[in-house]
Amino acid sequence: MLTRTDLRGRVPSNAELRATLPRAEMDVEHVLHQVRPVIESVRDDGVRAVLDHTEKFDRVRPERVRVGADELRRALDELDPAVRSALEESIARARKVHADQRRTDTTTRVAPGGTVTERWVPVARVGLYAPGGLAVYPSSVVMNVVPAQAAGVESLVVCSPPQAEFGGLPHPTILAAAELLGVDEVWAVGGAQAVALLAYGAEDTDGAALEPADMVTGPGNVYVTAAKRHLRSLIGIDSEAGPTEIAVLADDTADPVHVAADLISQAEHDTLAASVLVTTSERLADAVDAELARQVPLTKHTERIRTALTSVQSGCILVAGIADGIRVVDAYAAEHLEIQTADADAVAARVRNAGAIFVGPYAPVSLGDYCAGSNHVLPTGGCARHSSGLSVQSFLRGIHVISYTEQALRDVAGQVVALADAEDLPAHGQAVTARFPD
Ligand code: HSO
Ligand code: ZN
Repeated sequence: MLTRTDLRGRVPSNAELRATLPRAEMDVEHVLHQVRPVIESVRDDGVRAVLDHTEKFDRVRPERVRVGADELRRALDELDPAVRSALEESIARARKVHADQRRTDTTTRVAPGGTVTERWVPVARVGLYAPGGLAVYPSSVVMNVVPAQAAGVESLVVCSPPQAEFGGLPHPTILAAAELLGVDEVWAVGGAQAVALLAYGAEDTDGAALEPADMVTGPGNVYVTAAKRHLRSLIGIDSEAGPTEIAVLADDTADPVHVAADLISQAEHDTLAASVLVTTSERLADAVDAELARQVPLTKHTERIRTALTSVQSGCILVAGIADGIRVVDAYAAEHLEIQTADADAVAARVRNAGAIFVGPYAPVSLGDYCAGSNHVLPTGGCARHSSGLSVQSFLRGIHVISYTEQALRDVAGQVVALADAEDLPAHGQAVTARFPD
């Protein structure tokens, strides 16, 4: 089922490898011309424009944008108890991990009387986007809210599109997840208009303030992504989420039943999802193929999965040895990488590029999607070469606080003047020497 590429003959260069490992791409630019007028109308006409767009795109017109406290409570009361307790477990584990990511301020004494303190200050207000429609992911609400709360973000608002079938409210599981997480502000708005509303703020239909946010995170469709890209200087954004990816680095010790199940699990998201097997063992590659042929027809979303697995972005790559395999997975820089080899810990330690690494036979990606404690908002499209997943750090700014005594400034005045003169900016030097007329 997986298209095979045989790299056992030679080790290609990194550039060649990147070309050998094609990826699905989301064309954000081509929807910008549709998104721009939506953003401008929300900026100029506020909630009236928001509701007009909502009516057009979501086919429902809520009375208010802000969801009432009683509606949040009711959603949680009516949530399936098994889902509630699973969400509670997911939240508890994620909170443990993210609490350990908190930063403490550090003060460096640079010279006698001269210090630089790095103060970690959370973003004041964050908007979290939760998609509606096909992809209703309360787990993503958890993965966005938990690090923001752990960072100390004081004001959080969750936005999710209103659904006609739920009386103009966002999906009840999204509301229940927000309530469980202690987020009391939820807006029933989706698409580009949600991002614009978060960026500009407005007045709700009852006159209540919908305050603008400083930062917007969370996955969304191409319109949401385009709106985030367009508004990115006004608001901070997380990295753009492309279709999900799983790479499995496996040798002949891997269990083909597990490998196939894991490749299928991420293909289930999207026909554009990528499932890539990198293996030293042709026997395993054959066995995984046989397993895919057996398991795919048994899945609920068979066609979606089959399309993802047989499209260009998925495939199987045969390598001569683990070292080559590591080169391949490093060049690919998968969002999720599983290591299913002998001595998996040691192999994992040699990997440089991945959004998250799942080590050994008992750490499938879907554990990380829900209940490992790790974050599932991870860099896609090769961005794992330079970026990391969502974390407490994403919601913090390190502000340098500079404190020098008179003597400490005097001690370094000559150097400031010399550098200022070298850059032909003598007024910079003057700002120092003006303090020492003697
Ligand atoms: N695998 C997705 C996250 C997710 N999975 C949400 C299930 N629900 C991207 O990391
Ligand atoms: Zn997933």
